[in-house]
Amino acid sequence: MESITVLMTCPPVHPYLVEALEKRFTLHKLDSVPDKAQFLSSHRDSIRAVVGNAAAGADAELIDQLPKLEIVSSYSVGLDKIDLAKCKEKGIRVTNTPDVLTDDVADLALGLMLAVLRRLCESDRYVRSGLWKKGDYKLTTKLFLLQFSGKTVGIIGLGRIGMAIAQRAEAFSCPISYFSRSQKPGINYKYHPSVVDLAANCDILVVACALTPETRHIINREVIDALGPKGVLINIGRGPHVDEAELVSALVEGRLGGAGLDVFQDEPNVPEELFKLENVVLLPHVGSGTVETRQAMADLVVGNLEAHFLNKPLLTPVV
Ligand code: 8YV
Repeated sequence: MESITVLMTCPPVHPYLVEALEKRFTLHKLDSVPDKAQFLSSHRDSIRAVVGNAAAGADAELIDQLPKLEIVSSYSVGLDKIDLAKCKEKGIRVTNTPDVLTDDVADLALGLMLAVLRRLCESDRYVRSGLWKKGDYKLTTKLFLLQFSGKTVGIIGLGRIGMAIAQRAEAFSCPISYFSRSQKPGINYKYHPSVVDLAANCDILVVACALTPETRHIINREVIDALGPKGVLINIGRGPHVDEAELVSALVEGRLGGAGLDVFQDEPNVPEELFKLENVVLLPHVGSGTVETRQAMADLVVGNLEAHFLNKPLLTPVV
């Protein structure tokens, strides 16, 4: 398969994935190419596969420049950086990495809930700074640490990841409610047909749905106000799910109780107004970022490409 040319459009996030691709294919990394337009025009007739991720995939413009493109294998479960309609229209296959990352992303959502309510990051900074040793008991005596067990958790999107979050939160005796396009049959969690309604009736609101034109800014001013000064927002989905300017002003003005964010509108740029807020926990998009899961994701990316070029059924087909 060395004669098959693969273009990686995302930054080379995982050395294991890069090595596995280089072993089997002729790999080009768009990220390290100085003149991308020039590179694409000189390689347009050889590139047969694209590997992308949550940061960069294959948009209509790129697809139109690659007439020999047969498959886009994404190192992510989210498909919002791939023009799926265009792929369908052109007969280009698309695969992603579902299931293998569900546990990690759900674990991280619970971690963010605990970190925000119990102020784990602030407490860690307090110990490291030597304040505890200096006899400054501000943090250990100030009563702002909130209990997590028993809080009502509202989940937007009850797919694989949403369900895994619900199951974990249930173990903390949290009542679960959810919003999705329609009520799920056979599920006992309380269904809210509107996000505002869900936000008004939960303590912790979690974004766990796919990013689509319909779910862009699903967290807007009205939802934030419904969640209110005691509510906490957790986002392990995508930055554009949230109207970030509204979120920042609500947090700065104390109209929202707190937030745990793994994703942002314009990664890696994070609004600096959030840096000074101790009721906010900020992570660099690491929901699936464990050794085990990233390896399983890479195996799926490579396995899908191999299957395609050997004319075998794809492992995780989307298109
Ligand atoms: C990744 C993700 O962080 O699967 C997704 O949709 O957002 C993540 O798992 C990313 O694609 C890895 O680079």
